[in-house]
Amino acid sequence: MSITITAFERSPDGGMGLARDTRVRWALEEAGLPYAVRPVSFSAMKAPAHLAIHPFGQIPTYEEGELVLFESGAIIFHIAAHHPGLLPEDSNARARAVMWMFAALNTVEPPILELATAKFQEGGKSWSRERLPLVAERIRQRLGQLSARLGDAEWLDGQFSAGDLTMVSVLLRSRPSGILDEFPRLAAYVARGEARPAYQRAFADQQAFNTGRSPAA
Ligand code: GTB
Repeated sequence: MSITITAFERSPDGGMGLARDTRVRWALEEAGLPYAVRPVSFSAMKAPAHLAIHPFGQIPTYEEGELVLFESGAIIFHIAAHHPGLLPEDSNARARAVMWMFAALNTVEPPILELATAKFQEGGKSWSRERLPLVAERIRQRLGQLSARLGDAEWLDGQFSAGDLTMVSVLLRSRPSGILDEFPRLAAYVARGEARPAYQRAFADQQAFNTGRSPAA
């Protein structure tokens, strides 16, 4: 069954890999699954055809035969649950890998997103200068806690899993602010994720897609 995902026609990040199709591409590459990408413009995202597959008018989506999914976490979980390599066989280890996916999406990502909102959507407000340090501090608190748990381990719980894939993808969004590099263990953890051949392929493909250059260039 062929797989099609959606992505920004042109990501606002110019191919830095921060839009959420990259994490789905990465999961597909880890699983060794071929896929096609359907570009969606901002206006098409809010039109009925796309809203029929994504009620919130966003990317990414995932189509595989009759199955249509939205939400990057649900898509990664689906891929991980049906193909070897992203979830451990042992049921307790599997539950913990899923726990880390939820932790990434529910506990670590929200303050990181809040900073982007505070900067880019609320930056012009009179109270923005006071709010920004508070939001940045909430990210530091979470990253400090995560760094303490990771310690000197390579991955969050034994072997690399969908939990790490999701967490690394989320942490990447804290790099442009400089906050990720305040936590050397997490910066090294993210670098280990980025060094994986599957991530490299996913990154190169999204970059080519967003810049119009060939992946080899
Ligand atoms: N919870 C959903 C998921 O995980 O799939 C969130 C999906 C989402 O936020 N999608 C964004 C979107 O479609 C793209 S990824 N936005 C358009 C809209 O809502 O109208 C978020 C994103 C956007 C831009 C950058 N960037 O330029 O750096 C990074 C990430």
